[in-house]
Amino acid sequence: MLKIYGFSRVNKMARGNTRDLRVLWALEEMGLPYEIVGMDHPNHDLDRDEFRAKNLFGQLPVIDDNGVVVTESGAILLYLARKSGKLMPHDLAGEAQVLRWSIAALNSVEVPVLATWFVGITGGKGTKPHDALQQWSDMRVKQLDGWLEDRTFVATDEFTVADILMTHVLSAGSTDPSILKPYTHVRSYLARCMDRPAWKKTIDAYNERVEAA
Ligand SMILES: N[C@@H](CCC(=O)N[C@@H](CS)C(=O)NCC(=O)O)C(=O)O
Repeated sequence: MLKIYGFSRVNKMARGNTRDLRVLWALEEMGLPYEIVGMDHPNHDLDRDEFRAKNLFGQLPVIDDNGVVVTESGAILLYLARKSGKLMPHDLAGEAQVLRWSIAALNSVEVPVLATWFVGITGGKGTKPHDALQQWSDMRVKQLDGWLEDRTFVATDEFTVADILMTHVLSAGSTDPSILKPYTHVRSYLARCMDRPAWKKTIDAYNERVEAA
């Protein structure tokens, strides 16, 4: 059985936003059977040697699919798409668009929004570096808004793993919602993706299971 290592207890600011949700959402969409290995962050479960042997960075999510260990949420989603044959087109050109937009989500978009959030919560608000990071994030979201003007999903006509990554990057706690406010196409795209039954089931089960520390 495929195991996903996900949080069982995490600090209250991170709860509801953690990247194991990307994998849990994908598994629900794909209908693959899995079992969750609950990890207690404040109890240092991620620092234990047994876990570090799976992920040297000591981070979640991780999957162990009968000995195939994969870390990094993007890599895990692409692996699961390949395994299930779902949330990924079967032609090379379509697959290229999903790879393109998965990497865009995790690199071109997540890097500036995460950096802006991190500098902001560590005392940088009102400083020049924080203003510059905000401008960088705003530029990326504005560009994405233009792309989404006449599209339902980000990579292809169908919902794919790239949409899970883009949606989670832009809706999780590390993106300041004020960055999204002017961008109606991005906001309706996020609402569309988060209205999916698989996401609702995933977040409800997470909220039920994961304790706040
Ligand atoms: N690039 C990694 C980042 C993973 C990551 O940042 N995980 C966080 C939770 S969302 C974590 O495990 N933090 C615990 C820690 O670093 O101690 C991915 O996308 O999977």
